[in-house]
Amino acid sequence: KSPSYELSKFRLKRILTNNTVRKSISLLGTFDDPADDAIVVLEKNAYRESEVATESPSEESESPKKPSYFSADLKVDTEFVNNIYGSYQVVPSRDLCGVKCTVIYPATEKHIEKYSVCQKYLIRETPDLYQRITLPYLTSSQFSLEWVYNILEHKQEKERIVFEDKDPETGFILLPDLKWDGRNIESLYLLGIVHKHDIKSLRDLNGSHLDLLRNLRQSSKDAISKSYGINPNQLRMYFHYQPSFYHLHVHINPVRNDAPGIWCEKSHMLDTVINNLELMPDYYQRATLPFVLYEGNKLLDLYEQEQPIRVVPALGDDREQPEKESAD
Ligand code: M7G
Repeated sequence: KSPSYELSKFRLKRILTNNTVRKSISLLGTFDDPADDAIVVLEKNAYRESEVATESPSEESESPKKPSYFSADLKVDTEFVNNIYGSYQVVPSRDLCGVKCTVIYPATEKHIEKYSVCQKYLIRETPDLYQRITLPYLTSSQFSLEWVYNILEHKQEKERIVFEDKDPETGFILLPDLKWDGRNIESLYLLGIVHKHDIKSLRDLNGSHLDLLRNLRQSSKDAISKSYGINPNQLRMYFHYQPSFYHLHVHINPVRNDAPGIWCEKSHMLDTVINNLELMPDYYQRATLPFVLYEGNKLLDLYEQEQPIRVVPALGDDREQPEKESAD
């Protein structure tokens, strides 16, 4: 059951991140109960191409007006005009001022860590390190998968499902990602969540999952082409390693758009994954996979016990040191 809160009752404790490029800000605060932390993410919406369309004078009085930047209710403050250059601050009509707001409530320490700016380090995870360090850690401490099961069992977000293949072995659900504002096809962001329950991440994939992965690739492309009219060759599909949620899911968005949270150090293209498994069915049980460790994450401390991560030995430290003269 979802806890209730009113957005207007949010009380700010601290700003976790402020991304001026993405025009998004992540905030830590509380609602009614000061004991429960809440994370609120505000993000300015991307422009819809239809909102900058202008009408020709002949169309003006017909059909109801669609929201547009260049309508009569645009408020314009001139900052300066210099020769052929002009700079303005404009406030568009109400319909266009929407802000996407995401709430995580109550938020755990792990959520706060995920949304905070911090130092990040890359680790090369061998199969042995995975078995000894990563796996025991993630089985004891990970985000709840409740929201994933709610989707798979049609308890939440049912009306948002774009496509479903119910086969327990090769089936999946395709639906909009939490990160997508749902308005702009240009910034489309869908998730394909597999029905099969025992695949935690890329690491668990082997040759026996090829049918599932091929179905995920083909059926998603078909469904997206049908529902959104996007050319299947314009979609990127990838897994994250490490993911935040250990139930296999694929991220899907258009190649021409830089999706939020798209990081090369975290992404493994579905095409490459399929090909690796075709060439070597146990590829992901044998591969060394790089992944990012965050400051504040206990896994970083566990890896630090194994090898220096935060402090790298100074250059030349491993060379022979000249013998120091005795002080006395
Ligand atoms: P990930 O690779 O496990 O982690 O992806 P990341 O968040 O570090 O990328 C999980 C994906 O699921 C992300 O893209 C989230 O935006 C998305 N997501 C998370 N939650 C809690 C929900 C949810 O409740 N509904 C939907 N539709 N998507 C979610």
